[in-house]
Amino acid sequence: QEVAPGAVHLPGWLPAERRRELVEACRSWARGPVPMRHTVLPNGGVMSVQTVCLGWHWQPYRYSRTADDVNGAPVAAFPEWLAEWGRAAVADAYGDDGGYAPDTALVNFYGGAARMGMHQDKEERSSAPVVSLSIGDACVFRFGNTETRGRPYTDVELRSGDLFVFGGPSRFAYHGVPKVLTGTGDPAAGLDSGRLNITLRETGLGG
Ligand code: MD3
Ligand code: FE
Repeated sequence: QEVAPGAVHLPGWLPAERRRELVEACRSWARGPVPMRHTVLPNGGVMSVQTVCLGWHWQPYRYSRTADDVNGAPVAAFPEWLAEWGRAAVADAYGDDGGYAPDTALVNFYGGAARMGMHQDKEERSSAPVVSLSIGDACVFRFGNTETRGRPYTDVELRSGDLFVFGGPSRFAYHGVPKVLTGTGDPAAGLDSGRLNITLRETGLGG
């Protein structure tokens, strides 16, 4: 389950009832105050993944409190219950929650054709771990190295209910999602098709 130093995969960590709750919460966040949308990159490219944020709004490549690149609305609050899930996740992965205090979540929805290219997450001013929860269709998750977007990397299948915690030396590794495995969904979680990924982070921005 430790894929690389600080990168811990706990398959099936999230019970079915919690998956259902999280899918319902994501449906609500997707409606507003900032609607879930395909992020437009500064070069004009449009991400195939759809995203909605809590606590802080991620726009390429900074965090803000309002969704300046969508409808200008203040983002939904980051709920305390989700911070508690995050602490439980870090404690189960590392044996101690380390005082984990996430203040933002990025909710990503992948239709069958969506992908995410290899990238690093560097907008946070914190080296606290990233907690990732997957629900719905499985995917191929590509976990690389801290130097280049290319090899060496390891491909791992992420399935509904899986937890992945990325901390320590893995926090700034390149990673991406080259493929969604359609037809592997989780109707019991209320998601018949597509994949949801929720990542919890500490922005280190305060206020
Ligand atoms: C490793 N999301 O939102 S989750 C992202 O499945 C992102 O939606 C992917 O990459 C997804 O930025 C991958 C796993 C993940 C998330 C953040 C990481 C792995 C990470 C940050 C550092 C290292
Ligand atoms: Fe990422």
